[in-house]
Amino acid sequence: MSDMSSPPVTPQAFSADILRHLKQSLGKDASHAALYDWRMALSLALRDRVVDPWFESTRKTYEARGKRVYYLSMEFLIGRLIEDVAVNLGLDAVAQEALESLGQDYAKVVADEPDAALGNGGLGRLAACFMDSLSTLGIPAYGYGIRYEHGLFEQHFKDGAQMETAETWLAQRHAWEFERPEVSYPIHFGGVLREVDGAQVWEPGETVMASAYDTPVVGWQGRWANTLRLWAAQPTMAFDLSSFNRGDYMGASAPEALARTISRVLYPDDTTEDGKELRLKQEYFFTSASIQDLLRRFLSEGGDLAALADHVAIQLNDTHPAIAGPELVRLLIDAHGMEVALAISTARACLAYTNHTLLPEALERWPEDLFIRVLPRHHRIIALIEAAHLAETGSHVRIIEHGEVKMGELAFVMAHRVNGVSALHSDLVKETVFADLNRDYPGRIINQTNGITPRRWLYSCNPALRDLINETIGTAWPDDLQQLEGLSTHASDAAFLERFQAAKDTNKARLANWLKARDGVVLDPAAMFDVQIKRIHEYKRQLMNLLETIALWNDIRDTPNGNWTPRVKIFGGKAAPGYVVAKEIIHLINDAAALINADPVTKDLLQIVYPENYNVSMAEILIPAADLSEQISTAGKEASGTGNMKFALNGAPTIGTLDGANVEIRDCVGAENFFLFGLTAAEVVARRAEPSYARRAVEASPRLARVLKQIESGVFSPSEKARYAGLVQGLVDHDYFLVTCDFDSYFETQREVDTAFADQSAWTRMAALNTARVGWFSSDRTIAGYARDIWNAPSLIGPRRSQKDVA
Ligand code: F58
Repeated sequence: MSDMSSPPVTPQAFSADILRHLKQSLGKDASHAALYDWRMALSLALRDRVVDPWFESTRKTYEARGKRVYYLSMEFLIGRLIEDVAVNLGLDAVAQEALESLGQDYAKVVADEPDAALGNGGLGRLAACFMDSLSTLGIPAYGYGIRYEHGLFEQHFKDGAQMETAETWLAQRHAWEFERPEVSYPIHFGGVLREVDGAQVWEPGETVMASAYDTPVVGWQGRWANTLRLWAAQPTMAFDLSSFNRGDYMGASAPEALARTISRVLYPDDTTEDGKELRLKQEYFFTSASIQDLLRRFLSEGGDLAALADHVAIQLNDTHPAIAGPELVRLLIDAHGMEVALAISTARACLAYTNHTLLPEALERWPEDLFIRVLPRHHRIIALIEAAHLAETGSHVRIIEHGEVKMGELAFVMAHRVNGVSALHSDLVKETVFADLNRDYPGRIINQTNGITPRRWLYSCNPALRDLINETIGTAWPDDLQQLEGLSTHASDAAFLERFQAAKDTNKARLANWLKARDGVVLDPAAMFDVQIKRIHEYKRQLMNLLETIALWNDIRDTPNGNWTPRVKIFGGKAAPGYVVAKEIIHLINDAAALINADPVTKDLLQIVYPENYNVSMAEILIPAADLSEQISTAGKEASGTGNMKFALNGAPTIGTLDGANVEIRDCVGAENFFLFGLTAAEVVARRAEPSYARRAVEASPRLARVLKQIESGVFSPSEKARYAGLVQGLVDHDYFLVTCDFDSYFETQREVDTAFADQSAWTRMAALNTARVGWFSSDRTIAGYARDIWNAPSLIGPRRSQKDVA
């Protein structure tokens, strides 16, 4: 690692490490090694160098006897790790040189690593950025989650429609993890409660084991490393020999099959929970294992449980681990004999809850009968928690109501802090979903605006811009991102802007080459790259983007010799397999692309591109190449967004609504460097109350009416003319997300974007100011906020090296 305490690593020494792993860990000779072997050898050589900082961090944590943070999340959307680790250790150049001296193509080896896609979208990626920042800040922390055998499904397009296949990242060995067969806990389900001497005793019906796999997460400059501990489900008994001996060969492996389903696959639904029993079991499985693990650690250090909250901070990433409250209370009461009121107050002092959505349908609720069947003891504990809450506050908000267990209310009541993820979102959390609980517990709800790790989202994904920044303001910015402000003064320097533009051009060419090689698609690098990448959802309004694209196509065809700004509209993202409307939108984008891209009149001016299987690694290519960032959700619906931050950081101005963190991004970059359009959150609510608002909006917009008519009549689906009739009818009849109402404002603002882009130097200046002014959105700032306002957890490393250097 490049930290001053350890000796520098030479490329020669590092290639010897790689060759040693090739031989000793992979059993291969260099002349017979496959791409996989080289990739594993490189990964293992890097992993070796994480181990010392990891041990050192653990030692310091034990010595300090201070607080550990436990981040419980169903999802960690990690992506690839080779570059991430190499960059954090300061070994990126060394690793490349070492591998190339062995005759290997570094980029090819890096690209061979499958994405660890253990998440759906923003929530999971946020967890991964937070792990990076916790290590960079030197805060002792564990991430706890599930080691899914299959991550997020792979997306394929068949005649433009989304198809899903299973993802198989563990088909090859995962280089970064350490299996911990000695660390495992029993997880119980079902069964009955029996009363013994006045106490409730849970006699479970079914038990699986949670077995630990640890991945070290190293921070910037290798100064600290935390642990991501993922749980895999295993049977208590691998094999039923008595069944086998009876000749029942299927039955013999039943216990194994049953247990393994729990950690088999990530749920791909990104909004509604439909009460699947397996999902509840997954949630309890990883939460219980994590709580048992942290209690074991605490007790092994001789801790007194009444002081648990001085040593343990548990962050719930959404309601998915909300069962942590009752589980901790259960263990304190049933296993450690603590009195009920103290158990509840102790648990609450440890717990905090982050809310990521206002969509009421996305707040988890479990049918009470299912809940009782799976977790009978927890049902009783929740009743105790509810009774204490009602008595304490005089509240009328119940946790169990109308035959449902409400996980949002449970998480809220059991947390000492509840946070939203952007300023607007946190205000709306107070005013809407948790208005009553906010009155019952004033001051409990706070804001922590999301952030992104600049190591992955600028330093490694954008080497061209990184090098320019290093030359311009020095190299201390990756862990002190507000230093980017130093670029502002250069934004009026023509030579700097030329280089800034050259970096963008490099990234656009990189994207064009990648797409050509992968999909055979040819892009015009002089065109504006207009990018919308995120899960496909009606509230995110990819449909509005497409309607605008079609309207532009019409306008160009009407006036082919007009002064048009060439554009490539790039879409990326998956739809939940059961989300019918989202899948129709994907199909329509692909159908429109087929027709529009083939139009000889517009082909040099407008192109639609939708690469299949969008994931973290694709984002790392698309974002640095973007000229324009699409953040166009219905105001009040996107809790924060984090893609918006990544684009701005990489010099792509935003076209967007006043939603989520867009509001704060605009405040930072300046209104003149942000293309704002659309209704505000308050106006959205008011408009919905107006009768026939969608129909009236369509009637008032000939441009929109024309586009809708084209889609409805089958212009883009000639083989099945009625394919999109329902989609269009839905817009005119309901349009809950106000696509029709914001359309004109969006279209007009896009034309302002055209004009602005045509003035290349003014545009580049705007892009550079975006980069310069979004340093605040580093996840280091976010994590420092959590550490200060929620966890009361100090850093165990001194001031950053960059600051020491200055001193
Ligand atoms: C996202 N939520 C928000 N949920 O939509 C986004 O605005 C925010 O920036 C991000 O969280 C981080 O705070 C999100 O990604 C999910 O993917 C869940 C997956 C599991 C089911 C429920 C939704």
